[in-house]
Amino acid sequence: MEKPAAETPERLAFYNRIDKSHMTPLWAVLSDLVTPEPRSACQPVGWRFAEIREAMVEAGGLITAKEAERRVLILENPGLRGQSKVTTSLYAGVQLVLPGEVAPAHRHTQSALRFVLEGSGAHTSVNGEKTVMEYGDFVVTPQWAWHDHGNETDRPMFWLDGLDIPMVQFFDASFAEMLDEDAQPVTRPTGQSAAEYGNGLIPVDADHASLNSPIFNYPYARSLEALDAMRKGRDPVPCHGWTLRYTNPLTGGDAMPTMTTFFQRLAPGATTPCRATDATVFVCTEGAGQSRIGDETISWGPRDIFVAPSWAPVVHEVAEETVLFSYSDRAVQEKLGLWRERRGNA
Ligand code: GTQ
Repeated sequence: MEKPAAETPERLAFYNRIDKSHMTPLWAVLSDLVTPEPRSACQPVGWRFAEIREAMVEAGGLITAKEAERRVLILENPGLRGQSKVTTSLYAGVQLVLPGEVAPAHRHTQSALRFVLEGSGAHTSVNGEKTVMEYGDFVVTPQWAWHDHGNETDRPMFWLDGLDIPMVQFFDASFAEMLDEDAQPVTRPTGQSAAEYGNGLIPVDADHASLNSPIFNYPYARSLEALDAMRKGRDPVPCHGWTLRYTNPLTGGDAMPTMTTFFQRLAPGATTPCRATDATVFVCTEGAGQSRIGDETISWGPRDIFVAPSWAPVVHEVAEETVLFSYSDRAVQEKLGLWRERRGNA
């Protein structure tokens, strides 16, 4: 893990010879493989919703949701262009469903989350249950679950899609199929999952090994109520204010197996620096501020999206009460014993 070994003519000749047999010396690359700290191509970056929205409206005039299957503009990290990645392990896109449109039913081995950015009343159906979406709602689409989106309102609906596409790609484990109808049959009343699993009660025969939360819509209003009560009853944690993690009531773990999702409040002022190995995608829902992430400073307000790479020190600075949603691959890193965090300036 020192510097790469010097390249002598004898060594180079040897490397060239074994190269033909698909072999290569570890000592030439070891310091790039096993690094003392994370070294990421992912860069700190932010997108203003206003700019995304303008482009999405233009996309709305160019292609229908049905033809596109999903009318989405991918948010690509500038350090990872051409790879459909917002961080090394995660995907982000913004999806638009116009009034009267349907994004047809399909399923895939990638897990997806939705976070509603604008609009009210469009729906997603997941595994036979429809949920109506409002600003700030967090919706889970588990892997291999049928899902279709529709908008029966008279306003466009925009949401952030967070998927584990790069992870599934890494494992070469992508499967997908379309349903032979646009909308899947609805077999359960709207709200049944939330009623059965979202009130501190669960059906007695529930499957406690379920990797995905049966609560597939976490409404903004309820999450905000929880966060506000927490704020009244506790001092903020210096590096992250008040932060809640969305949870699967069957396991007490994350709502999804590959992505951890957070809901966070910041009081006016600055957080203390913190870095963690999980690169994180943030969305502001209320308030405004700026984040120092590594060497960059990114300003943001409601609906804006920004990214903190792995191990980059993060300081959030806000002038007013602020609410952030975020997601990262912490769920996976924790299962693998990889997740680390360092609080403070070290
Ligand atoms: O809504 O099912 O942004 O399958 C990318 C892939 C959304 C979706 C995306 C997808 C979806």
